Amino acid sequence: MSGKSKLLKVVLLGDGGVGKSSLMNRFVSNKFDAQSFHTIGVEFLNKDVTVDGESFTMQIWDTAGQERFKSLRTPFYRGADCCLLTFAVDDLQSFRNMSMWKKEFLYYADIQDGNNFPFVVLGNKIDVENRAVPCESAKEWCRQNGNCPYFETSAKDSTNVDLAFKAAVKRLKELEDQMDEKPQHGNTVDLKKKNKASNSGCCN
Ligand SMILES: Nc1nc2c(ncn2[C@@H]2O[C@H](COP(=O)(O)OP(=O)(O)O)[C@@H](O)[C@H]2O)c(=O)[nH]1
Ligand SMILES: [Mg+2]
Repeated sequence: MSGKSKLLKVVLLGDGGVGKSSLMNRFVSNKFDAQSFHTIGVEFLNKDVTVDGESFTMQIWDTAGQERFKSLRTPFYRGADCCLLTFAVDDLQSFRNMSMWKKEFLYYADIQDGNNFPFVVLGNKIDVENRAVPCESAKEWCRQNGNCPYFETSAKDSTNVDLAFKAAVKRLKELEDQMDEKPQHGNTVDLKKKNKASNSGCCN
């Protein structure tokens, strides 16, 4: 190995209040602060990880709260390597809005083939009792959206947080490997874009 880790831009998206900043805080600093609702207010935080023996620096972009006003700008999305789409399992509307966030992301990040971009879906706050989104509904959404991996997380008690963030890196590698294995046919294809259909990486 070269000893140099690859930098990956990871974007956290979803409605305000679903726990994006808390998830980032949990993943990067292993902390949870119930008082600091809204946001930490930083643009991004870096975290070094090793996935399948390879080193990566995950640069995790949080919204600093602007998602409440739908005023995220192109630089937030541009150059993203992975996207964590987040909802809260006790907030049905946040689940319904995932398709909107995905669409926004693909548009502003300028990605042609959304089904072959490494999205990972996080159903956060599984520690709460009044759950409003059944696990099966979330899995079904994932099946219909390129078989992206699904994780039920809690930033509060730290359930699956590490696993979900690292799954984004795994998903990226998986899709890249598939691209390498099966070169595109046809002559209208931009090889830089991820075009191939995929069936792997299904929900757990
Ligand atoms: N019970 C519970 N509350 C959470 C969890 N994650 C975040 N919260 C709370 O949900 C609220 C919104 O969290 P925040 O991280 O600011 O959400 P964001 O707007 O998506 O960045 C805060 O009061 C957090 O303490 C979780 O996993 N479980
Ligand atoms: Mg926030």
